[in-house]
Amino acid sequence: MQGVSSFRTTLSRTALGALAGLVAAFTALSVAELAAGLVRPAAGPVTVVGGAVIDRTPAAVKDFAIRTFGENDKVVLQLGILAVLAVIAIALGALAPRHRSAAAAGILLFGIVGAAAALSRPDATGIADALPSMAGGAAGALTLYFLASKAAPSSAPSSADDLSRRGFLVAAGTTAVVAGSVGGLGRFLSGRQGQGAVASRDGLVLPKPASPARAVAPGVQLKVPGISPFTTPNRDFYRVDTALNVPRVDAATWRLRIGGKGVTRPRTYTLDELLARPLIERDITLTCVSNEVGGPYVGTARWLGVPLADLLQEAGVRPPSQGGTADQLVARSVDGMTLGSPVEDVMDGRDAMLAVGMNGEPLPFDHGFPVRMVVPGLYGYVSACKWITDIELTTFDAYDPYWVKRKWARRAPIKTQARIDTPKPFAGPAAGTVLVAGVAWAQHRGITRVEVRIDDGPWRDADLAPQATADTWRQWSYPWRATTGGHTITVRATDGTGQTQTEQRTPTIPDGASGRHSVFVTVP
Ligand SMILES: Nc1nc2c(c(=O)[nH]1)N[C@H]1C(S)=C(S)[C@@H](COP(=O)(O)O)O[C@H]1N2
Ligand SMILES: [Mo]
Repeated sequence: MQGVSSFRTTLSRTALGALAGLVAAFTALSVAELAAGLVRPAAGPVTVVGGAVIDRTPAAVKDFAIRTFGENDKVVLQLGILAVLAVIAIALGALAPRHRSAAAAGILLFGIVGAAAALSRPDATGIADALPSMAGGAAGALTLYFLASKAAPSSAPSSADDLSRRGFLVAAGTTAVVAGSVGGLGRFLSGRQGQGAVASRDGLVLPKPASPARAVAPGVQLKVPGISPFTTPNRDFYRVDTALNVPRVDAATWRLRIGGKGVTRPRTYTLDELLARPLIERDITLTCVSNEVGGPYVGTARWLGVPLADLLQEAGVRPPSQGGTADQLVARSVDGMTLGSPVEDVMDGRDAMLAVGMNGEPLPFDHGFPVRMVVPGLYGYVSACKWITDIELTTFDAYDPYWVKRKWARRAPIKTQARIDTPKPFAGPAAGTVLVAGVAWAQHRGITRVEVRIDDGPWRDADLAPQATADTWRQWSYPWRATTGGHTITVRATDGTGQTQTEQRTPTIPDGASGRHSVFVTVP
């Protein structure tokens, strides 16, 4: 009898300990949240640990995450971190009634891990970044030590046990409530810091372009149900970046610095100074190197911005073909991301720009407010720096930017691709004429031909919509006389240089996927 009851007591103490662990972890995160709200929202422990995980994720795993979770990859990562934290907290908590100091030290250790992660981030600004995790770890350790003392074995008779259990639950509940308000206050403070940025965006009136985009000609947008719109609305535009917290930059305090190799006149610009310059407006299709054949990470917007080549010329920069010493332009964002573009490309006359507007409004925060780079013809990771704050002229030999350090190619012009938007894979269109349609892109070279093949039949020319510009995607359609049965529809495009896209399948790593898109449908 004695043995069974003491076993039960141990069991319930372990459960109480586990609960204490969870409350301690919650307290740690809440206190960290408050500290981050006071010091730096981007230094919150889940954000920095998540960021550090992203920094260390092998290219293949990152690609898998984007493929599997799409734009929810960051939510999945953060939930994963919280789940791991909860499991560890429960384990340490279960240990706590018997090994109080060791368990508390364990929680403290997690604060140290968080602090190390914070300091390892490319945007770490100093020791203050470590503060939220350290404060959280300390608060969590104290909480566990205190609560464990309430759940610790006592020599008192078992009637007193119920009393002490009640005492524990009251203490744990009170702690959780206090922690909740502390965390809420932290959230509130973090949110307030972004309000200046929101107000600066709301108050921004975009100037009229000195060089407006051509009106989108009639016919550029085919009237085929299921085809992508020629202009991608901002809310539907794909988003790919490493930012767990989207930077909210206040336009009033934002600066852009241009300096480095071959820059004879280094300069810092305010947003107003950029907006006072003659602006260009262009339709340009952006593509991510992580886009699979047939994938969704491509979109077209009407960008408004400052021609980048003008700014570089004023700074004294010459392209390598004119004797310039720098062949790589490294753009750096406020969150420490770096992207490197060939100087030759951004100065060869194409519409490389520092964009301030996207489809008629200031850049959305997700897409780089207040200023981002856009370079027609180059994948996003080697050109499209969002939240840009620094441009450094250097060489490809001297410096590898973020993704190049992680095995992606130094140079990455966009590969010619065609995508079938309709019918969808495994659709069951009725026999008769089925309109097969989609988009094809080869930015800065243009699309001159799209062909469709049914099963192993001959390649047939698709009907091309007029080309808006060589920097945009081009729509195509093909009236297919569908017969009963299963069919594979395949598409291929030819670019403005006469090159037809290769049939050779390559993965997205290191410089973009190649191969043809095909969909299988069953005609009933
Ligand atoms: N600061 C910053 N800029 C960035 C990135 C990033 O992670 N951080 N990702 C790049 C990548 S990989 C792509 S494809 C484009 C995507 O731009 P979008 O999110 O506006 O579509 O932004 C580029 N610019
Ligand atoms: Mo990308």
